[in-house]
Amino acid sequence: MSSSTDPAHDVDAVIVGGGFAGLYATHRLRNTLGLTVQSFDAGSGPGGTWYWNRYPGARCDIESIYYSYAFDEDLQREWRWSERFAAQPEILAYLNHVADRYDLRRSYEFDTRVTSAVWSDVDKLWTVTTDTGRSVTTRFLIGATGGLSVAKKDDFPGIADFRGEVYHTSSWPEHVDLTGKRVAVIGTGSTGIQIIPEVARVADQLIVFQRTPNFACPIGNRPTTDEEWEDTVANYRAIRTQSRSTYGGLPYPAAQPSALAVDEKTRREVYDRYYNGGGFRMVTSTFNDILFDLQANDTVADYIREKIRERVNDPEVARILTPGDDHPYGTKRAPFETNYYETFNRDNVKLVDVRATPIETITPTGLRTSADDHEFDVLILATGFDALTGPLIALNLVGRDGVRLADAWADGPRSYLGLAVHGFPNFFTIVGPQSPSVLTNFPVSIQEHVDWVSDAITTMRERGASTIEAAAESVETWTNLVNGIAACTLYPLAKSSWYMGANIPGKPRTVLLFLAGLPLYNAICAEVAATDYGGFSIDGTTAPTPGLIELDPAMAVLAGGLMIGDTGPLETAPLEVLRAIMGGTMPAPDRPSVRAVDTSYSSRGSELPARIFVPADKGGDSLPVVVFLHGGGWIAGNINAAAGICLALASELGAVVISPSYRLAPEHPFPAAIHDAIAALSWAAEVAAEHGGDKRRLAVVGESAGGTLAAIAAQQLRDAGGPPLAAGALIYPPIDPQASTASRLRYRNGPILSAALLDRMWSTYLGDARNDQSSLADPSKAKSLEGLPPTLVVTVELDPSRDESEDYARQLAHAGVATEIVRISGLAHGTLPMSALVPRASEILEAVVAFLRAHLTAPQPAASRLPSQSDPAYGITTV
Ligand code: NA7
Repeated sequence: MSSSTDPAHDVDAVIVGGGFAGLYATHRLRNTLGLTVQSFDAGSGPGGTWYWNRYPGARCDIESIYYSYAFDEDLQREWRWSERFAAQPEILAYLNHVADRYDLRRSYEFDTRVTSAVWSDVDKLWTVTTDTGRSVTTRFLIGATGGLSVAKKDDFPGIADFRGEVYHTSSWPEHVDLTGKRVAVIGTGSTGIQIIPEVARVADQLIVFQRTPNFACPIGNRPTTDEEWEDTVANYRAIRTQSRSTYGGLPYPAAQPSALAVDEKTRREVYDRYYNGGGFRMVTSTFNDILFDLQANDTVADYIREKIRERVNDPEVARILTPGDDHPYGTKRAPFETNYYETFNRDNVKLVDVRATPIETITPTGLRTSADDHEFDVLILATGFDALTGPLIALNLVGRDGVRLADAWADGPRSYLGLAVHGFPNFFTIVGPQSPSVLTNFPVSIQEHVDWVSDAITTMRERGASTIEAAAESVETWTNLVNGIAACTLYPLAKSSWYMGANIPGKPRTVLLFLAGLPLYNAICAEVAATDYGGFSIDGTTAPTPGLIELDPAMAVLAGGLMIGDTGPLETAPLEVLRAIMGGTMPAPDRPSVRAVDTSYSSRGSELPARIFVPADKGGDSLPVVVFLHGGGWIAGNINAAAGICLALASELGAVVISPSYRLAPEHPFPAAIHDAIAALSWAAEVAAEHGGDKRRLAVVGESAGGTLAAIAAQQLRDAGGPPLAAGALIYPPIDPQASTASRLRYRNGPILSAALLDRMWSTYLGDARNDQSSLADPSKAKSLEGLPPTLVVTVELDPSRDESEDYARQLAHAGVATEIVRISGLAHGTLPMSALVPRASEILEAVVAFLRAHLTAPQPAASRLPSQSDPAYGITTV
């Protein structure tokens, strides 16, 4: 890649690490891109984590057929996994096979640890040095260091004087024989839980020192059958595609919405299905709210607690092994086991609770707690890792202006996408902190990351660019998003989870992972690449960050959740699926003070359902009347889905709210819906008084497609001479089927509403393209906008239809209509019905209530005033 303007450098890329990430990065950059590559690993061969963690019982908790590379069909067909969950030797053999198959060893220096890397802003190069004294200059530096490659250092007092053997599980030597020995294990995380049953089988005596009990479920390992294997090979492509559509990159079934929405029997059936051998399905395929709602989490936590008590004979031992409220299930890495709890029923195994009686010192012959002395010959430390940030900080990186990564991350990781760090140009982290990383099936997310980096490098080569660097603002935005998402979950409640950096004394306690799932994360990364690497600065020029990164965190959780599953993009989803999604009811707070009456109205010979919401305590006065037209793109949505909004509106505003259904396309194409909306408004004026409403204070409110209908209906009533409207509120209404605004382009991929879905809705509704020009379809095509009632237009920032809505509001204002625009940041189209999940969606309703309150308090004629550019009613208010 050197060119005449390039300062000489030894290689194009240095890759640190020889595990799943480093091997694939070496293959991709060298064999596919044709770069010169130098790779390093401190081990004597390939394998990374699977090279070092050779302790007895080391096994992957993800099925091998999923936990493997997908980049080469031949590779995945030719390597037959012998067990459902492969043990460490088999995974190590697989990675050696990969190294040989793609001739990767010649790019590696093994037994070599990178000890520092220093950036030169003059040459735009990294100089990488190693513990063998080698120094290599490179354009790109790839940190494929693994999340769990730096062991937690425990300074147990007295350990230097211990006369027996000491092993940390993460650097387990070959040929350790524990047969007949007295062994102690400190630590009951995933590693301790795997090694303890194995040691108990061969040791004379085993003492387990447990600080925090864990929620472990049986892994259910067994040999793979030929039939299973053939089935897998035949379906690998579908399996890999499905993997990418799930939260953690695993082709597991989707979860049910809520553990609290089903009865005890159903819940138990779901947990029974996954407890034994379901692996991470226990976390991701049971109920969606177990990681968000403590009460929901309690149901699974109690279930596992009960299983522990069933499996352990001695009630006192069972009590010590049963987790309390130290962490909700799944917020610390969920461990899986084989005979773990039964191990404590053995005569040669003893459990010591070092939370109750803390370790005081290691003695020459064992260990002393505050209560007792314990003797043993071998001490096994299964005490964990300085996860995710530790391995990168250990590289001793010095970036631009001499800034050390250790200092830049002193308060926790600060990256862009978990891929790049401001001040450290041309440095990429594979499955780094602030990406979904260890919450995913690593081979899947590693491939996504390496491919993304490889594409970025290709783009740079095509442009002849020298540097790519995360902009400071992008890092700030990303860090806020990652932290904001975490705050919507239960993860921060775990007291000592390494997901939060909380297992290492002195390490900043902050979330290390992007928690809104792989599909949203991958969509964000793709969007960054598609927007000319938005948020990155290439040779000093920074492209704007894509809108997805500005999502409100709760909105991100919701958008991420909607992307999970095999429905595919909403624009291509079958109509029934769209109707199920948009017609589903969301939980709504109880509003006992509002009474709902089911009724009907007639429109052009059809009798259509409607619901009327009446505040019970109306204080003797007749109330304002609001007709609410639901959203759903004229093809979906219904009055049940709108009930929560109508209840809130009735209660907050103190108004009679009338919610009419209207006929949907394609069964009833344009102009059926608008005819119904007009009929509904006329009917509402007629029946208002029966429900305590004052028809002189009649307003129309519509959400999304309902907003479009509301705008047109207001024009039609004006032209027909009534009934008069006192106000209107249009919530993110699409206006122009043919709009080609900046927001249509910027948010063409959503979130939630994409430009393609919007097009599909318009065309399903309008049918004949000539209808696009009709003022019964597009309210901006009306001959005149004068004389319309005061109108509020609420828009949300991340919406392809945002600009056309605001343009329509400006047109209204020019026509002398008292108009107000409120734009709400960070939210996406369609959020209003989901207020229960996205708290900030309540800002939409607040804006509507405030506006209507101001215009409906007393009977008033339609206002008509022409705002000037400086009039606040004319400008855009962003809240
Ligand atoms: P973990 O999950 O961090 O577990 C470490 C265990 O060691 C955990 O039970 C700790 O108790 C315990 N520990 C750590 N330090 C001490 C001291 N000083 N005294 C007593 N007990 C201690 O690491 P693992 O290796 O099990 O798993 C790491 C990942 O590897 C795993 O999740 C897989 O992804 C593979 P604590 O909970 O902090 O009270």
